[in-house]
This record gives sequence, C-alpha cells and structure tokens, in this order.
Amino acid sequence: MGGAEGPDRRVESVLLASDRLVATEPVASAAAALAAAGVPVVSIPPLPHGEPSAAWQAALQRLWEAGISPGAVLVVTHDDQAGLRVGTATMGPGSATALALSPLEDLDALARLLATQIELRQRGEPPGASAPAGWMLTFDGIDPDTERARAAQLTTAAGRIGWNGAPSLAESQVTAMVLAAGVYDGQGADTHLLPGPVPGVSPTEANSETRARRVLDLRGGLVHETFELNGLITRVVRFASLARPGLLVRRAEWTRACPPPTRPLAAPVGELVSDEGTTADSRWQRTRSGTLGGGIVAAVATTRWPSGDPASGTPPGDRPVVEDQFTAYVADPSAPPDPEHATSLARQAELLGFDHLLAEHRQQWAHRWADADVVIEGDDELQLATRFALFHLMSSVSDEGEAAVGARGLTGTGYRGHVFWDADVFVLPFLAATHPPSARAMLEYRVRRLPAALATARSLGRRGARFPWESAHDGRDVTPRSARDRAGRFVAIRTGQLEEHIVADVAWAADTYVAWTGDVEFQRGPGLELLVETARYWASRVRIDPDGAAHIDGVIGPDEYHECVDDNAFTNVMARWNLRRAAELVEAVATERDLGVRSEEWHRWRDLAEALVDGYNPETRIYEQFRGFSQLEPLVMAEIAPRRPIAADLLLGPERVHQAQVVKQADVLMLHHLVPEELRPGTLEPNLRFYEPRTAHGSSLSPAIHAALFARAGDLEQAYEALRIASRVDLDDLTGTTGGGLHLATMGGLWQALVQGFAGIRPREGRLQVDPVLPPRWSGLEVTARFHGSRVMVRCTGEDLRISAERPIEVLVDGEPWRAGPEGRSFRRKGSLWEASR
Ligand code: IFM
Repeated sequence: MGGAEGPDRRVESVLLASDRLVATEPVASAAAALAAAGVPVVSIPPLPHGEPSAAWQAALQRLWEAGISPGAVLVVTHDDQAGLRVGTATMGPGSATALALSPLEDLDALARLLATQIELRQRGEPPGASAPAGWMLTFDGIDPDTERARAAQLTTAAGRIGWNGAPSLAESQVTAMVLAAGVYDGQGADTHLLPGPVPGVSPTEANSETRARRVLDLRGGLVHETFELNGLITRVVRFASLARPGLLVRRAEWTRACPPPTRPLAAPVGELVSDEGTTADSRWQRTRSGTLGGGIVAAVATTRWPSGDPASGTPPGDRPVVEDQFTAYVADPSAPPDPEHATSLARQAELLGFDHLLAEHRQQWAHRWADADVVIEGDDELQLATRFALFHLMSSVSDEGEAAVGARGLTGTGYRGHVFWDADVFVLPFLAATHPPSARAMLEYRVRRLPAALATARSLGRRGARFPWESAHDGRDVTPRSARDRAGRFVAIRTGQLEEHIVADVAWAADTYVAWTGDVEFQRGPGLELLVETARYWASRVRIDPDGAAHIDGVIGPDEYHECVDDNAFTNVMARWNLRRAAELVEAVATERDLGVRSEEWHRWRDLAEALVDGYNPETRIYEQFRGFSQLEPLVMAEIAPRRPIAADLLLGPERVHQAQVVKQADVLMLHHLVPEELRPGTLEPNLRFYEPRTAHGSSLSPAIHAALFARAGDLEQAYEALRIASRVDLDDLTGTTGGGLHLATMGGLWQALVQGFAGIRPREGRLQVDPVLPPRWSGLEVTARFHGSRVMVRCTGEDLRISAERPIEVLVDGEPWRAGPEGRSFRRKGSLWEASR
C-alpha cells in the first residue's frame, strides 16, 4: 500500500554525483527549475567506482540535518564505465549507500525525470514515508479495540496545539480532537482542557473491509495514512507545524472523485461552538470556556485541485483529487481569541503552500533531534520505542511563554489535562538537557502561579508557597475529592490535601534546569524565589519535638497506597534538600540581592534540615518509607504477582494494601534517583533489594525509575527488564489507559533511565558526570544533549567512552575532572574504571 515507487516517485532532494551533469543541458535547466520549486539539488564529484565517497556522506549528512532522509533523495550517478544511473539512497547518515541504481538512457531522460518532480509537486503528490528504520512506526489495519490508544500514539503536536491521530475518515471509532495547552474550562476539580474545533474530513467511505496503514514518521514529525476500499485509495499526510506552532496541515489525495468535506471545521464532541464565521479566504470556528473566559479559535483555508465540479467533487478525467487544508489555531487561556488573527495565519499558510510548510517543519524537527537523539545500537525495538517517547516529549511542550504540561500532554484528556509532578520531575529534565526554552516555559508556568501558591499556604496558616498537587488554570488545587476506582467503587481522593512533596518537586525542577543550562539569570531571579518560598513553606510546616527532632506529619508520599502517614522519607528528605539548597543559594547571593530573607531565617532552614528525621536505620541501611511501615504486613508483591505493572489495590483490596508493605511506585527509591547526595553512601543497593520486590508498579511512573536505579546498582538484567516495560507502556497499552493519552512521565522516565541510569550522565557542580554501564545486548549507546549551552555527545560501548562537545565543557569521569571539546576525549575501560586514552 502507499504511493508510487521507483525513480519517478516524489523525492525531496536530488543528488547529482557527476561534475558534468549540472553544467550540461537540458539537465542544467531542469535542475534550476527544480531548485526554484524548493527541491534542493546537490552536486558532488563522481563516486569513485560507484562507491560512496566522503563528499557523498557529507552531502547526505547536510540533507539529513535539513530534515531530508536518504530515502527521499534521488541519486544520479554518471561515470564512463557504468554510464548514467538513478536510484535512491537508503540507511541513515554514516552508512548511506545508493541501492538498486538503474540505468537511464540519456540526459534527456534525466531532464524528464527532474521535470516529473516539478509536475508531481504541481499536482499535489503527497510525500511518501521515507524515514529510515528506527524512525518509523507502522500500524496496519483498524481495530476498534485499540483505536483510542492508536489515536493517542499518532498525535502530532507542537507545544501549543495537539491534534490526535483519529483516522482521517468521516466515520471512525474515535473522533478527532484538538487540544490547546493550558486552555481550560470548568471549575475546581471539574477543570478540564477545552477541546477546540477540529479540521473536517471528506466523507470517504470506510467499513470493516477498509485496508488501512498508518505510519508515524518520528524524524519528520509526520503522520502518513493510506486507506483502501473498493478501489478508492485515500492517501493523507498530516502534521502539526513545528515551525509555526498552532498550524495544522493536512494533504489528502483520493484516486477518484470524492466530495469535499461537509464542514471544513467540525465542532469537538460534546462541545458547543460558541461562534463561527467566514471571510473571503477561510472559515473560522471558536470554542469558548464557559467559566474561565478563554477560548480556541480555528480558521481553515482549503485548496482543492483539480477543481472539476465543486458540488460533486468530480475531477476532470481520471486524475486524483488533492486537497490541502491549513488550519490555524489561536488559543488564549483567559480571553476569547480573535478570529481575524487565526484567519490571517491560515491565509498566510495557504499562500506559502504545502511544500514550503513541509520543508520548514522537517527542518525544525531535524534541529530538535540534533540535540536530543539517543541511539541504542543492537536493540531495534527499544530504539524505536525510545524515539517514540522522545518525539512525544518534544511535541508536547511549547518553548515560549508558559507551558502547562498535563499528565497526558496534548495526546488525550486523561486527568483532565491537570499538571502534576509528572511535569516537574519526569518531563522537565529531558527538556532542560535538550531544549532549555521548553523547560524554562514549564518553570514559567510555576513562577506565574507563585502568588496562588503563597495564598494557599497563607490560607492553611503556613508561610511560603504551597503548590497544588493537581494544577490547571489559576494555580489553585483542582484535585478531585473522590472518584470511582477501576472496579467501579467510589473512593475518596486525598492527594490534593496530602501529597505535599509537590512543593519540593517544583523547587527541584528549578534547580535541575539550572544544573543543565547554567542559566544564572533565572537562578538568581525567579528560580531563587521558587527555592525561597518553598523552603519557607517547609519551615512553617515541620513540627518540632521537645527533643528537637523535626517531623512532617500527615502526608501522602509517591506511594499513594498509604495515606496520611507521618514522616514519609521521600517528603522529609525532599523538604530537607529544599531547605538546604535554598539556604545555600541565599547565602551565595545575599550580598547582591535583598530578598527579604534575614540571615536568621536561612540559618534556621539549615538547622531544621538537620533536625528533620529521615527514617534511616543504620543496622539495615534501609530508610523506613514512613513511620510504622516496618510494622505492616510483610507482603512481598514479587512473590504473589508477576513483575509487571499491577494495580495492587484492585488485586488485594485497598484495605489490605493500606495495612501491608505494598508500595505503589518508587518512593524511598525516588530519593536515590533525584537527590542521591542527600542519602548515606552505599544505601542504594539495600533499599533497592528491599523495596523493589514490594513494589506493584501500580503507577506507570515506576518502572523507568527502577530501571535507572538497577543500572546504577550494576544489576543490568533487572535494569533492562524494567526499561523494556517502561518503553512499552504506551506502545502496548500496558495499563489499559493509553486511550486517555500517552503517559508523558513514563516517557520522561525512559529518557532518565537511559541517560542518567545507563549512560550515567548527570550534571554535578558545574561539570557533567559520565559513568556508563551497558547491558551486554547493546553494542553501543550514544546520547546527545545540551550542557551549559554546548551540544554534547557521549558515545560508549562496553569498552570505550568518547565525550565531545561543541564548545569545551568540564566533565567528570571516575571522579576526575577533564575538559572535553570538539576534538573529543576518549577513555578505555580498565577493570571497573575508565582510563584516558592518549
Ligand atoms: O502523578 C501521578 C502519580 O504519581 C500517580 N498517579 C497518577 C499521577 C498522574 O500521572
């Protein structure tokens, strides 16, 4: 299934490997016309003996960086022995070779081939899926049972607007959905993301006989769809422009007559369109929040050709019908957006045209991948799953203004789009390390809600800032007070009142952002305010015993199976870290800035931090998860259930789980992952051995963190198994909840497991610590990230380690400092250590 194959199919670039061809007519004119149509034509010297050369590799690499895959490059070679030949390249850069080169008669034939490329564009040929293996996910067929999950998996988004992957068919099991980050409706716990108008589709017939293939091109940020029924083939390419966030583009081609969409924009399911209208060039629709005043306006401009009879859609002759839809969105969380703004953006997109928009979109994706890719050699399945996760993480977060990142991003309405610690602790580190403006926008979301957090603390009789467990529009807590569990029982939800570690999580996120980026301006400005006000909260929250010991009573830790516990180790140690870190920063800037923090105040933070109990038992070297945990029923999950995510409260009943040592997700262990320097050295191993078998992984956040920790502990088998589970959570819908959207925290956790866990990369006091461990099945692991403004590449095998950086940075290997720059620094494994190579 799919588009035309062979040298006369649409390509995105032409590579002429011959000195003579470019200067020879009629090829020269054809090439010039093609270049003018926006198709890069690259000329390189002839290939020696028809073999790839350095110039060839460099040319393909440049195209790759512009977002053009070797599979989308038409290669023309010419030499005296083999004559003129054409074909396409395959494989990724570095290993690209031209395959299946076929002979071409003469230069006229070549000129015709190039002219065909212009014709293909003029008649709107949709580009075929061309990314190499490792970059494309293919789904065949339509299965009603998995369609909701599929729609989430096929979401295309660009931070501000997300468009789910419901099939471009008028009749489908799932409906199309467009969400705008941070635009909510409703009040209190009912606050939910406001759906926007959706681009309408032509009423293509479909039934159970329909053959379908959908391809997600992770490299180019494209969804390709092909549907076939009764000889009618519908081919669609769609994307959420990364170059113009808020613009959705869809090209559809039907092999024969097809009526135009009944409505170019459709109302979202269950929502009323508040108003709509038409301008000379486009139509617009708007949905509005009934409670918060915000709204989403969409304007669509459509080009259809050949036009034929517009009423029936009948094209002249047998030519396929092609339609381009440019749907521009403007969203505003608190005021109705202006339709004129959207209509002018749609019109502008229409004028630029599909090919231009596609090229700039692919280029943006190539830039993003250049700073963020993780290459796992020798594990194709994990490689693809990893890129799937990174793709959605990058898509889900805007890099301007503020970014409200709900637990499911823009891929679904799960948790009503509320923002949890998932954003600060799981998603943000990836962005801080690969695209700092997005991480900064996430922090801006918290900074702008600092006044609300201060007010909440005051209303509770505390000082400082109390951030909400579930956050949405205005920074007040929107956690529901009750819900039905998966068995249909009505249960009270107490996380909104008690899951207070969110306060320290926000501070930790600010600090993590600074550690990766070195953004001192943020650190000394809004970052410091976050640290100070969160520290103030903890200082007012602790209870001091007559013996001087400090406690935090009545909380819920990450293990939400146990409610209203005292001295949860995670909460206490995070609060301790928060108090210490704030004191350290205030001390450092005290002479420059008057923060209204007197020295007695930050000295007290230090004293409180010292006094906070952490449940550590020096005999067992285990941190007790909360006071009394060790007296609970010693139930070991690993002995009663297989090692995969289990809702233990459903399996055993909530009462039994409350009374037993059953842990929902990493709790104490989360400390070893986030703030290892706060814990006694040598405690990872005993705590991992104790807690992991007792963990149900009832939250999808859990497996990736365990993968990271098992890797640090050197247990590569268990690390790999946990990593594999984390990588499949949404691809295989392991928890049955992917239909509500993808689990962004799991995806962020996957990156953390690979980068922090396996590659052992972590910022540390202005340096980048690198300490890789690889499971035997991988032949190599390569991580690209940004550290203090420099692109860094770490490549390791079991034996070798190489670190290079665009601009020199300081790295720490086995505790020793080194400088690594563009020329790279290499190490060889010697026993358990890395020895610098000469
Ligand atoms: O934030 C998580 C929490 O840790 C476990 N329950 C689901 C929430 C949203 O993903």
